[in-house]
Amino acid sequence: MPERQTILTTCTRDCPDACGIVAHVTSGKLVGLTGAKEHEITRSFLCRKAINFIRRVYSPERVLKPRRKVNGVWQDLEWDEALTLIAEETKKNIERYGSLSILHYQGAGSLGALKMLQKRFFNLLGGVTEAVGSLCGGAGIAGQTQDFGYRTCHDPLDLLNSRLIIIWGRNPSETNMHLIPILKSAQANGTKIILIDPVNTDTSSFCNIHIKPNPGMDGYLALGLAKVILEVGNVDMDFINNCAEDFDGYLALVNSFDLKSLSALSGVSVENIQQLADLYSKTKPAAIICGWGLQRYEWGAETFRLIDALGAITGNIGVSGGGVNHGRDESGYFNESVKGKEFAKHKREIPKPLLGEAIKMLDDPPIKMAFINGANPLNQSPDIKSVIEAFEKIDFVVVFEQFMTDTAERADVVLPVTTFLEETNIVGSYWHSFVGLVNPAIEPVGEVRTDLEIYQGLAELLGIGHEMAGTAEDWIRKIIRPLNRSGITLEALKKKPHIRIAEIPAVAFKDRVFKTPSGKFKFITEFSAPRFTTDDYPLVLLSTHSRLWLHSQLMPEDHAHTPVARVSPITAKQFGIGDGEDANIVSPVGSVKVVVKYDEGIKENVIRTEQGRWYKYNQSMNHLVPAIMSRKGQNACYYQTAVRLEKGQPSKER
Ligand SMILES: Nc1nc2c(c(=O)[nH]1)N[C@H]1C(S)=C(S)[C@@H](COP(=O)(O)OP(=O)(O)OC[C@H]3O[C@@H](n4cnc5c(=O)[nH]c(N)nc54)[C@H](O)[C@@H]3O)O[C@H]1N2
Ligand SMILES: Nc1nc2c(c(=O)[nH]1)N[C@H]1C(S)=C(S)[C@@H](COP(=O)(O)OP(=O)(O)OC[C@H]3O[C@@H](n4cnc5c(=O)[nH]c(N)nc54)[C@H](O)[C@@H]3O)O[C@H]1N2
Ligand SMILES: [Mo]
Repeated sequence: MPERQTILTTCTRDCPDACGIVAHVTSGKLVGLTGAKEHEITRSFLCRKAINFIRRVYSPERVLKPRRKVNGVWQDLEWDEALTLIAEETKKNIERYGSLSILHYQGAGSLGALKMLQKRFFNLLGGVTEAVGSLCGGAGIAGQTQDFGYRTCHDPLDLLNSRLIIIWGRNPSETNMHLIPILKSAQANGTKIILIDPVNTDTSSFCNIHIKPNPGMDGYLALGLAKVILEVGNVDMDFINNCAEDFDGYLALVNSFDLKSLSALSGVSVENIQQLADLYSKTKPAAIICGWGLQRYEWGAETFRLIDALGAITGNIGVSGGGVNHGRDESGYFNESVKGKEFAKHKREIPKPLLGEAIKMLDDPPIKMAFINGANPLNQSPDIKSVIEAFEKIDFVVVFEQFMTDTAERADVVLPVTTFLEETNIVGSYWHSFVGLVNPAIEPVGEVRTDLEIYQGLAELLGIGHEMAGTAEDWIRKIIRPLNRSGITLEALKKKPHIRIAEIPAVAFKDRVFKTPSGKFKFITEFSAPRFTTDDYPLVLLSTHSRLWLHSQLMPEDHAHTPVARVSPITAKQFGIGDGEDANIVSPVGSVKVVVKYDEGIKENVIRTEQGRWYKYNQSMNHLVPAIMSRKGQNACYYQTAVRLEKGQPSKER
């Protein structure tokens, strides 16, 4: 009889849900992944990308042994050889050029908290050049931090108390699936759900109202809503007078526009603005759920602030069923002192959104060596071409990976790492308030090691081993120490791997005291986001997140077909392109071939494609995205991509 086991664990992949997972193992081999029914929020089902994850674990394409590129050819290495080689290079570069000549780039491959220890290693080296900023939610976080003092959100289940819910620039049916049963149960109780998104998505299929603004112009829509609400006088003067500051400046900003021009800028009719303003200000309590899509623009932080202001004037802040919700910091309640900041004598930072140019500009010292963990910057950075050029100048690149991604292909050494199903870890969520223990379901496949084990091996060779030593469990104990007072210990998690952090309130800012310097909510007072399309590039490219995969975590075999671009028939015809025909999307920085599919539900002059496909197959949309950084929050502005369509040659591979 084969030995059958089930292991309760938690997904560490970069997604709000941080799901409870049951791993089914037969004779040491993973045979299935199902949702853990004991997890109160993620309950008993999983998304497609989680169910399909076994394919990644056992893929024949997976890297299972260290490898080194010699004269352009990959050769296998033993672990000892690989670690010795990297340790020698590290020492050499520190001696010759100083520790700042080393770049560390950490991405969103795994949200497991033990990944923080990589920072400890580089701090122990004396401090290196670190890629900072955000490819993700940095702009929204910066905006909410200005208004509230920090970004936090209501408990997902508090939405059951909302009478109206606005989903703004977010696509939870595809990117945050466990929100859907909550939304549907609120809707079954009479709650209206409104979606604000320029395109049709799985989410739009069940919303009561769908408003389609011009991409990047939602700030003007929010100003239009405020204008109507303030004029009618449906406002919470108590909140404005006692709990907020800069209201006069905000009022002046609102008054500096007329409704007609706000309608023209936002692409939403005056009637729709009036109708939405009426609904939002009269149906109480009302929650807004903002997405990441909404803030991938230069003015993304300010857009969030204008939406926060709507919550503030209507009295929806600090009340159950209300709030302007985006997310929370998934590791904010962990003991981040394990990063060992005190060890670093030097510090230099470069912004991820401008990676290529930033690396090229560095001298004194230039970047000589790079370590990449849990990231695919040669695919996921804006303006990839410039990042590739920059990496070509780096003498020695080490990539910790599972697959030969665009980044791994350009490395000197690739070190094979575990998936979350092969390691012990701990993870929080950037949406709900549970922590989850990550239990290994299987033995590591091949010779893969955890990031921690690899850094511990390197630390030994570099004479800092004692500072990195300890088992995964030892480090978890240190990391969760601040949670011990609410009964969350390793022992408790071993009995029950998913525990709610009791101190996190269900309703954010209930006391209406904020963490801003004044303790008050801060109104935004300036906004002037310009149009970014031009006569030559009149369309906006939205390269959004796919339901089927996470970021760039596709497999080579997923690239068999040319990517699909959804376009309104009216727009496509203007470029002379028929349904199902090939075309090139062209931006000022690149060109990518696509198949155009007519989509009646998409706003005119907008193209929707999916992000993550690989550059080596000429399918990465980041080849088209210019390197622009948000005004606040150092965020990449993926959706601020002005393009045009050009009729393409019929593709041979289809
Ligand atoms: N399956 C899957 N799930 C994921 C991920 C994944 O890659 N795959 N990624 C995870 C991560 S890291 C993140 S950050 C989240 C992202 O989660 P989401 O925010 O849901 O993702 P996006 O696809 O960026 O954008 C959501 C929607 O915003 C819309 N949008 C774009 N621009 C604008 C605008 O200017 N105004 C308005 N109103 N709407 C706009 C897009 O059309 C899109 O439908 O998802 C997480 N979950
Ligand atoms: N055009 C466009 N581009 C985008 C976006 C968009 O909307 N449009 N969204 C952006 C967003 S929101 C995000 S968050 C970024 C994400 O961008 P990245 O942070 O670069 O994320 P991934 O592309 O998932 O690459 C992570 C890599 O880590 C590897 N990995 C997984 N687990 C581990 C581990 O435990 N250790 C190590 N060492 N490696 C591991 C995976 O195999 C994968 O190749 O992409 C951004 N890129
Ligand atoms: Mo993200």
